[in-house]
Amino acid sequence: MWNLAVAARLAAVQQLHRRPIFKANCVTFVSLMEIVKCLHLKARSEVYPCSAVLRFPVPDDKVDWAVPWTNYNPVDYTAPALLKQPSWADLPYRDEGELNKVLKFNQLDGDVDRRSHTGKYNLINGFPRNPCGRTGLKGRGLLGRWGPNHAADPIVTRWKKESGKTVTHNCSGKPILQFVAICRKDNKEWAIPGGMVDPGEKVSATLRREFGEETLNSLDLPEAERQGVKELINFLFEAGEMVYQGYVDDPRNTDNAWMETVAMNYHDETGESVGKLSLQAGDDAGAVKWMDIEKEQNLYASHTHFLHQLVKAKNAHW
Ligand code: RP5
Repeated sequence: MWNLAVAARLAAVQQLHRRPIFKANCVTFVSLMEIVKCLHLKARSEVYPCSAVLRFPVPDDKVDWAVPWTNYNPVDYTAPALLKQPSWADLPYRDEGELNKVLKFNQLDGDVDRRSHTGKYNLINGFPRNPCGRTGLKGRGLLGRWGPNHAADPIVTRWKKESGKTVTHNCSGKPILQFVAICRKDNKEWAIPGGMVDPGEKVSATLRREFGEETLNSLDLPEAERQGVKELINFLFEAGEMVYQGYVDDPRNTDNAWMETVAMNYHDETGESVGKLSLQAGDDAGAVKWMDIEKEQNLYASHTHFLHQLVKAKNAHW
């Protein structure tokens, strides 16, 4: 019964958006339960990150924009840093008329990609509307772009080994997968070392750059060494598999600005190449380590969800 109810709700939501909210990925499929769970929780967390701003509370049954809610009164918040017009953010606009005239939503806008992996998003009074529903906060919050803010997440993995032998888990009997995790400086949460796609940058370049900057500290290396690290990453990242692409349940999301990502897996089957890298935290990362993948981890945003997709495809312990 429960599954039928979930399926009905999902079908309604998908019909609304005319295509799945989350694209099924190349490695495996996304189950109903996972999709429903991904109807953002962290994007509704009470206190907005790096602020004392409280979101207007949105109960589960009111997340969907299709559910009428006349009393919905989201807090309007754009972080003060964005009003100083940093180069990585859209300029502040006086009203929706101006916003709509200047920015080209649902298309490539110069170097800035304003298309969504989830399909065409709606504009309400000129403002892009979060395709996953209400968040209790309008404006851009901490995010630079109105609408989708594109990121890329490199998931670098190896099998856990002890004395040269692959370790299997006591309960599941399955081999344990490890990934390169960073501890984010901004909120001290463990995460995949992802980052924002720069305007005009290819996702493949973002994946390499972010991995180099956050886990190999490439920004602080002398030029000669930096070149070496770059070549190594280029070699390691030649073959990758897509794990996920779509909306991210990020705590910074708002009704008008949200995170999307492409998560790619680079797996070292023997542990002889990437598995031997000497990790060093840099840039936005306060720490870096090889972390066992297991379901108890509560990683940043929906990173646990991406790892679950990968673990299923590799038949690893969860
Ligand atoms: C998440 O935020 C993405 O999955 C990616 O890991 C990250 C990008 O934001 P920054 O790390 O650049 O803040 O939503």
